[in-house]
Amino acid sequence: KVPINTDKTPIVWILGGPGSGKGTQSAKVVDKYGYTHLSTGDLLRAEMDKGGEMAKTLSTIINRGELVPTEHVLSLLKSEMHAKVTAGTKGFLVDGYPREKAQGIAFEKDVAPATAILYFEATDDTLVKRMRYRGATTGRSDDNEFAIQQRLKSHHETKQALLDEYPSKITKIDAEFSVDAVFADVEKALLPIIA
Ligand code: B4P
Repeated sequence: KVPINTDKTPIVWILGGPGSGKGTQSAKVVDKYGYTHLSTGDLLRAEMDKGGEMAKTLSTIINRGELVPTEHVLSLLKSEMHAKVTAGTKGFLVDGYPREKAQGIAFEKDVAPATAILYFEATDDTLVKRMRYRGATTGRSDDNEFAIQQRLKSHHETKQALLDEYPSKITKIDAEFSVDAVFADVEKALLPIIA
């Protein structure tokens, strides 16, 4: 088994409000730079697809727009990092984690410090429009009106403490623009690490 060489392998957290484009931009970084993508949202949806009692519990939490308990999310994340790491792993993009300060502290204690953090910012209006559109076009179950409002509420409650915890590592990215325009800023921010 290849160990996660955290001294040499960068770990980039991709954060921001619900629907701010974390998954969209992570996919582009992975395509272009070959980073290993870990999305806690995707991992949780994969768990939900497996069925059974755990899937039911997760669906209830996620479709209400609440946060899944940290122990569960972090344990999924760590297993996936170990499963995906290879001798040639260039770096990890951790998308959607941490959602709150305590999650960040737990990750840095259990895994390794984050190398850099990108934080996508957009107005609530933009976030709501994107989530509604995705809900209508893909049927994603947590893009329902009730969950959208809850996710925004939880985002606003946790945002500042997260930003305050990592002032020197965070680059804020204006996520109001087109996917390609936002990606240009993402590349600029990652240049010192990726180049
Ligand atoms: P996530 O899967 O992380 O969902 P998200 O925040 O809504 O999405 P994201 O920011 O990736 O948006 P996307 O690129 O798709 O989380 C879902 C749920 O899982 C959470 O609410 C929570 O319950 C649970 N969860 C996840 N992580 C957790 C954790 N760490 N702890 C506890 N619980 C956790 O973009 C959204 C839409 O906008 C797309 O349709 C896209 O096409 C569009 N879009 C993106 N960028 C655009 C742009 N620049 N212009 C126009 N449209 C754009």
